Amino acid sequence: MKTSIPGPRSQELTKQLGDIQNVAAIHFFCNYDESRGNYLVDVDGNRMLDIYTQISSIPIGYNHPALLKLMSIPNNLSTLVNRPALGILPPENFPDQLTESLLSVAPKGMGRVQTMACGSCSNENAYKAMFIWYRNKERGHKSPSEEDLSSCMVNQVPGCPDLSILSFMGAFHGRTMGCLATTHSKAIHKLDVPSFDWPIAPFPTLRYPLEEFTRENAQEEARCLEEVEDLIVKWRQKGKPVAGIVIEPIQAEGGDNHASPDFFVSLRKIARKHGCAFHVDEVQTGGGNTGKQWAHEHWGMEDPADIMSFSKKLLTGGFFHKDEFQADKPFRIFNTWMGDPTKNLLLTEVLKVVRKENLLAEVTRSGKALMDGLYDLQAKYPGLLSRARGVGTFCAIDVCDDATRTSILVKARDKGVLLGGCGDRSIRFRPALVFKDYHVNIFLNIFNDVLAEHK
Ligand code: PSZ
Repeated sequence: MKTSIPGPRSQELTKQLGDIQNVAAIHFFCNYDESRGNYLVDVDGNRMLDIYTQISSIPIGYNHPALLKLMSIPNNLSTLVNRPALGILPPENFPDQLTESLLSVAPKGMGRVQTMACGSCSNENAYKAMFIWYRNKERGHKSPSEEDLSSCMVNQVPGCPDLSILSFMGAFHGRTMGCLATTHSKAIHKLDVPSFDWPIAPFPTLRYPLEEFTRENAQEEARCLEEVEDLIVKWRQKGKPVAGIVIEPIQAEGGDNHASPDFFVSLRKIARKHGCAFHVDEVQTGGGNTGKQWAHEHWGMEDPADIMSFSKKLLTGGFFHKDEFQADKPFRIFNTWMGDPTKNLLLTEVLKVVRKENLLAEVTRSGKALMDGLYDLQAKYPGLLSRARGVGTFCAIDVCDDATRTSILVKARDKGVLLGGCGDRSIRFRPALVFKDYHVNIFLNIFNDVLAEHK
């Protein structure tokens, strides 16, 4: 480290940008040319071990040579220069590109994929696909009536039906208005924005490590599942039937809240029983951090979901879905870009690197080292740390209070380690897939020093 953070150059740039935008959330400015692998370099020349990776969205580290090489190939220039409106004028190589990239990691039972630009618009369109599916089912797959068509133009029933999506307290599914109605992690995300009267179920609050508290955790999960069924019935009676259930395999923004595979298996059954679509949001959990391509693979289910959305480490957003969630007509799920082929190009290469370097096995290995280290530190500083939890390197630990958490995050950054917070008082770990055992050790040593200062 050369300066404290933010350094003088970062401060200067923040002031300059402040005349143009709100800069209150900016930590510091980065030098992406100089950043490499797990290390992010700032504009003041500070080099930091990045365990937050642009809100969990860098799959194989900064400036990976395979990606730099790919971008320098003349044949790829036209993909970089000409951004198509994919829904109407896709390039010749687009089917091949999707097959090589996204379809090579298609989840079980979901053989179709629609790309989108970001996580929020992926979820937003996945919700629409669920509503369209639900209404087509109700209509017996007949054409919409004249009344359907005229009433929807003025936001009235039956064209704009009173359907709902059930979500969970503590969930984060994005900030656009449909998604925001299912996001319940922080009030500041939602304040002043009109929303829908949709059911919100409790997400299990479990004790960790999960394997030591199986009985009481199962009770808590049963309580939440019962509430889910009650809500589905209540909202049907209210005339706002639940068309779909949306859930993260691990609630990320909401505080890294885990639930057991049994919980998800039962929830999936409840969805099926009540005719609700089941949407798994893997925007943050997808891409390998849990040691599998998709976190839901840990549930071991043959039919894990009807729809599964992704973004972040997949570089492009989008959602996989079953055949019956394909909209029945063109222009129902549509926008200008519908994704970006440059991101598919990069993703193909990322997936090659992940396979060649066996990175999912590496994640499982370094994840175990990280968890072992967190358990040790939690035993050493019981007044400071608790509830260490994680799958792969998708890990978190709780701090005694929010102020101490902030102080730990700032001190760790001043010593060259970038971490993020989530929930009320958790610290989360979101390294790239190239995070190795020795990075874990570097982190644990620095973290230990920071904790010693807080004792
Ligand atoms: O503050 C924010 O807007 C943040 S901080 C982390 C996220 C957003 N995560 C995005 C996210 C997610 O974690 C899940 C599970 N679903 C959807 C989203 C939305 O993705 P984006 O941000 O690409 O729209």
